[in-house]
Amino acid sequence: MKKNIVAAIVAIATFGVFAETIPLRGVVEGYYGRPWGTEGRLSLLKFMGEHNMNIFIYGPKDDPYHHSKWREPYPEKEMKDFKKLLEVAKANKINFCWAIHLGSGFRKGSKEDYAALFKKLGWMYDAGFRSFAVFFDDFGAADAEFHAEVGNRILKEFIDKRKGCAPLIMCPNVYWGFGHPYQKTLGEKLDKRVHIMWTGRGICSDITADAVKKITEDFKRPPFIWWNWPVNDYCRSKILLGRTYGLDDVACSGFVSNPMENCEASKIALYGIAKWCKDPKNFDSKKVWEESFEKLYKDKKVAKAMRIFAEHNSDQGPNGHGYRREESVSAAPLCEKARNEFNASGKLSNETLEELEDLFEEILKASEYLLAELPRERYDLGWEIEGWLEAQKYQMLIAFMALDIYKKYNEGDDIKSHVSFLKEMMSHSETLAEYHRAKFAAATFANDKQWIAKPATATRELKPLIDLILEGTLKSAYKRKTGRDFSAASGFKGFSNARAIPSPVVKLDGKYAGYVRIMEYTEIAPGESFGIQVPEKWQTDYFHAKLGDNAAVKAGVIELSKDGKIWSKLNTANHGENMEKPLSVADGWKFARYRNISKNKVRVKINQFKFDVRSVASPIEELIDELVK
Ligand code: LTM
Repeated sequence: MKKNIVAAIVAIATFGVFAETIPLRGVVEGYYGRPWGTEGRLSLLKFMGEHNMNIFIYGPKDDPYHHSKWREPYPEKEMKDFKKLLEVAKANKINFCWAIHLGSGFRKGSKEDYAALFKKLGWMYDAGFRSFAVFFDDFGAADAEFHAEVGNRILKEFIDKRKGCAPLIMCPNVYWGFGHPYQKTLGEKLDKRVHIMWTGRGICSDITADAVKKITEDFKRPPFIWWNWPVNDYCRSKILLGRTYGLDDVACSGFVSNPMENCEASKIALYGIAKWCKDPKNFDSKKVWEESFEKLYKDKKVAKAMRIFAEHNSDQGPNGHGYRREESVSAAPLCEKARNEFNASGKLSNETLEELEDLFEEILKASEYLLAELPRERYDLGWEIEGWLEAQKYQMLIAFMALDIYKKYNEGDDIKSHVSFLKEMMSHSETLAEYHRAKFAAATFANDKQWIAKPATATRELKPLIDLILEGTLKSAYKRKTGRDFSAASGFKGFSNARAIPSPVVKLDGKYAGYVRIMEYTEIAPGESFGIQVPEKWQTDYFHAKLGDNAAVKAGVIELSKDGKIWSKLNTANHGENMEKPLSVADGWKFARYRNISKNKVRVKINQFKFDVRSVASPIEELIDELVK
């Protein structure tokens, strides 16, 4: 008896026997962007098997046969690949679930559409699938009665009638937050055997116990969590390699992570998620993240370099969801010290300078090592991340140049040749970023190409510090050269008085300055507006909005202003979701806004809201141009 008690205590201490493992745990390939492809999926399925994950939901937004062409059969090659994937999934004890997205084109009450749906599901069943999901996210109307009917009919007329099928999973149209009438109706009407997916309080957010409690009441069942992390389709210049945190220990029927289109790189996050799913109560986020590098990369030097690289590549940067992650944690105190010194006196102490040089050296060496050592064939980790490795390498070279220029300037030396060299280095880094874009563009579908962004690294702590030192020093040098203060262009801004778009983010991307795409429909009330402002030194020569559908176009107008006070209606050419018009640079338009002039709320989906802009670039580039003259 005593022996048993001792054994139980040892077991609890060792394995956490009381901890509850999440029943269904794994991955949803549910992002916008380059689908992983069979190679990527095979690699992930093996990884999932090794790490005790047991469900893979297939639903990449950019697979037309899952989404826009849901009625059509997959080509033979894809069906063959599915069979292979199903075998590997089975061997790894993973439920490989195929999702159909019915948000567009499935008509309420249409016999024909139901027949097409059952036909398509039948093909997938015949191919070997025994697990199915139906998605309504981001497309179509929030009609809970209709979606419950579709779910119930798939369950009763398809799943229940076939042998060996797993319970149906549904991603509803309102898949975040709680208390929405759609969620309550769906909770009531949809058969209790169907899992309902949910992304948290927000679309991209932490999973908190209070929010889960509320949605469980609405759905009348625990949610099946679709965690939108480490997905980077809304912040595609960034790669998210940080630790897994922000998850309360909650009751849910399943938990899947929506990862990045960079499948190998997503494994750092997935390693953490697998551990959390297994034992949420005893999960030690920092420890698991540290350990992930040794487990994922057999070569110790690669593991060490990846650990350094990952630390500076984890934050999404400003984004419409407002979802952010920590970055450069161990370097943050040094960055703060350097910022404080520089802001106070325009100077850095010798100690700070040395510490910064050591930090930059460590990061530079790590990225150079990885660039040299990681295989870079398609589907390798090196292929996926080389754009960020190059960007990180050049960021560090530029950081060294910034410190050199700072030192030379403060010694009273001429910095012109240094600045010329810096300019060349920046241009080389730009070329590499363009190469990355072209490489990813060549590897993806036409639809997706337009969203591919240039890689950005260490944007949370290091980039602002490097820019601060560089800009400050170049401004002082400009003053020394010209006797005048340099007036920099202030940033591009988004503004809004629409409740549903509290903080629109505007980015400059090449010749476009526009909104960071908001993938969900948002409601704009009568009289509400949202817009964009370009800084003084920039010129505008085209305006273009894509607002999801023509109901939004009909309900509103585009207005322009030079000062943000007096507005004039722009007679845009409207077609489908588009509102656009060339502008004359000479008119000097600096503001554009969409205003709902109808009497009703209107649903907009801001696929695009942008000016084409010209002229000078960032203050640093402007300063460089001035100083090399
Ligand atoms: O989250 C869901 C259910 N749908 C989409 C995803 O496809 C997308 O990857 C994420 C992150 O951008 N946001 C969504 O709304």
